[in-house]
Amino acid sequence: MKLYCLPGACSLADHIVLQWIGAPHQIEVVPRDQLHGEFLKVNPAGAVPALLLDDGTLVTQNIAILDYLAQLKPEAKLFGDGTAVSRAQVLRWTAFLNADVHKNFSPLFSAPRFVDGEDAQANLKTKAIERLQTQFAILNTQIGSGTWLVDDRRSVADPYLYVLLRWARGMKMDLSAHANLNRFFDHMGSDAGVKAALTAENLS
Ligand SMILES: N[C@@H](CCC(=O)N[C@@H](CS)C(=O)NCC(=O)O)C(=O)O
Repeated sequence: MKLYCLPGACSLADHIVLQWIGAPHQIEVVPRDQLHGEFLKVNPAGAVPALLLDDGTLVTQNIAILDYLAQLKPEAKLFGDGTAVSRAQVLRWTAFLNADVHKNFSPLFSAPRFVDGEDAQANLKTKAIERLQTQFAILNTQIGSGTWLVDDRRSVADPYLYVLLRWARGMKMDLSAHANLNRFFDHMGSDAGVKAALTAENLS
C-alpha cells in the first residue's frame, strides 16, 4: 500500500501507525504545489493523507485510514481492546483531535483562506490560539499522569496528538501550562516508530 503525505502534516499520524503495525508500505510525498493540481486525480479533496491499497482502493480521511491500519493488526489493539466501549473511547478522542483541534490550526496555517485583511487575519489567529489553548487543557487533563491519551494503552489517537503538538511547538505556542502534554510529547519523540517515520519524512 502507498501513503500519500506531506512531511509533518496530519499524514504523519498514519505514517507512525504504519511503523507501529510493521506493515509493508511506500511513502509518496506530494509536492505542495501539486496538492490542488495533479494530485486531485488521486484525491479530489486535494488533501493528505490518502492511502492507496494494493487492490487499487483509495482510502481518504484520517480517521478512516487510522481505523483501516489498526484493523490490519488487531492484536496491537490500536483501536481499543476489542470491546465496544474501548473502541468508542479511542474514536471519541481521535475524533476530537481530527474534527475539533486540527481545524483550529487551519487559520494559523492559512488565514487568507478565511478572511481578508491583515487585521482580520491577526484577530482570527488570536482567536484560534485561544481555542487551541482550551482544547490542549482538556487533553492535558485527559492524559493526567498516564502515558497515553486513552485508557493507559497506546492507540491511533497518540500519533495524532503528537502531530498536533508538533505543530503547536513549531508555531512557538506557549505550552507551559500543559506539563502532561509536554511529557507525552517527549515520550513519543523517543519511540522507535515515531523516529523512523520522522526520518523517512526528512524531519528531525
Ligand atoms: N478531513 C481531512 C483533513 C485532511 C487535511 O486537512 N489535510 C491537510 C494536511 S494536515 C492538507 O492536506 N491540506 C492541504 C490543503 O488544504 O491545501 C482528513 O481527516 O483527512
